[in-house]
Amino acid sequence: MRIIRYAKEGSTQLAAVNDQDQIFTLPQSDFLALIHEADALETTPLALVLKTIDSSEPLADQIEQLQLLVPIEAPEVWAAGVTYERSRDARNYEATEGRLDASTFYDKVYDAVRPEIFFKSTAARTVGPGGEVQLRSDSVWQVPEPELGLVLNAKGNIVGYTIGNDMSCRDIEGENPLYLPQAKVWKRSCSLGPAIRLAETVEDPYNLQITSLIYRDGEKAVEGTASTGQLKRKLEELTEYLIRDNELFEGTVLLTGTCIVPPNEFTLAHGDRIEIEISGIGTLVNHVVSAGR
Ligand code: DO4
Ligand code: MG
Repeated sequence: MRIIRYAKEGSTQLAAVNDQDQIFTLPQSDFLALIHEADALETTPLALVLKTIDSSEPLADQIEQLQLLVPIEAPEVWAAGVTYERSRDARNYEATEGRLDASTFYDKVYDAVRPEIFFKSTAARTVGPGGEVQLRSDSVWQVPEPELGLVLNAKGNIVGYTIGNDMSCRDIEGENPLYLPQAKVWKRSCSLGPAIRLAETVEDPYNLQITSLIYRDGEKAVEGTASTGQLKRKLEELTEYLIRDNELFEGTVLLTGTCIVPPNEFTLAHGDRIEIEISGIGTLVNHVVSAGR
């Protein structure tokens, strides 16, 4: 069962989407209200949704006909890094100008007990499905990072799964790892959506297929696939470090790192279309615009 938000007559509507892609409107104002209500009733979010939609009719609209919004206005988005071998190798390439024999911080963090976790975004910097992600004007090597996103409650428990795009500047980070915040955080450098899959409906989060496509002038320019089975770390390992001595705001999203990196010669350009699909969650589509648009 997935939860979406869409624009309706100048307002927002919460809805549930079942595995047959039928859409049922929900009375709660947003995803967190659904979680709170389930907690108050000492039931699960899935049981509450099933009870709510039991006697209701699905919408006549298909999901493509709705103007989807970011499924949760996450107060903070954090991200884990170098959680897949592919990401470690890509960082090594950009940090060592291709001298892959050099041992780097990335090798160390890949094997370290403590994972890399960094602050990625706020609600105001994050766009939703169909939205425009923006390029930095001072970078010539920019890529999307397709990632599984964990939707967390204030205790750090995973209440849902979504898709995130951790837009990144490979040249800025490669120049100096201390530039990481600038390589990762700027206006519209993060996207989330199109849905949140309720955690209790995901049988095995380590068996999700991720596919990323980038289209330029209507033609497929880059394609990549991966599985969350390739993750080096357990999801709870990441959430445990995030909450340690921290104050977590409910609805925080933790991106779990990328396993798909475009070929080294590729950089995003204005007009590109990015599609990230994760099995059971949906496809997050975003359009790329130059800085200042
Ligand atoms: O080490 C820098 C960031 C890594 C990252 O964002 C990722 O692996 O997804
Ligand atoms: Mg990333």
